[in-house]
Amino acid sequence: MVPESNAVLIVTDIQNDFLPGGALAVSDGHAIVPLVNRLARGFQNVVITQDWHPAGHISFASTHAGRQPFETIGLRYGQQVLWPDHCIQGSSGAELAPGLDIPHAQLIIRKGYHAHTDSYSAFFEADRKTPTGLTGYLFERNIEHVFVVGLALDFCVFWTAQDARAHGFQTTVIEDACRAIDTNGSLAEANAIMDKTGIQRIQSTARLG
Ligand code: VGL
Ligand code: ZN
Repeated sequence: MVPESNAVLIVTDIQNDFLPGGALAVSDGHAIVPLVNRLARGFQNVVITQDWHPAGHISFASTHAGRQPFETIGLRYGQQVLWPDHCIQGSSGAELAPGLDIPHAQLIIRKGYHAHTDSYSAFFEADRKTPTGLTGYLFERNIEHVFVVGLALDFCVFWTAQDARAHGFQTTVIEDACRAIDTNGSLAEANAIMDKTGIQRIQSTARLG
């Protein structure tokens, strides 16, 4: 894979809490780290994202009396899956995985820091309105092609890819550099929507255009 100079790699939420042993472990999540490191070396432009919640965040099941992780509730901005407490600001679980080795990454986008709104996407919070600033950053840097890898494929990778596509970026998810949570059919749904909306799904071994 040889990415163009107007391409960016978005490395999504490769944090301790999403790795085996973490609070919201994505199975096999650790397995992608060497591949992500290798892919990143081919990109001039790399952005890393970090899920970054205050204690008592609205996405935590523990915030809602009588609710369990992986249940869904209706919030003012739509349906919200409830999660175990994870990626609390400043905690070791929120730290980037120690094996992540991307010293040339230029920007770390933190997201999900508003107590009352979740943010899967690196571009917009879950209300689909509140921006993180990433769109402007990429526009100003003349980026045209967004590649997305990381955790979890069916949540933060998927939502990030959707927003990238919606803003006119050519958008590619490198599937073998992702792992999914796959709760209640979430992976099949994400794949179907990506296929319908023109988000490419490729393997890291693919040759680019
Ligand atoms: C994520 C669930 C909750 C993710 C973040 O990174 O995919 N999933 N917070
Ligand atoms: Zn989260």
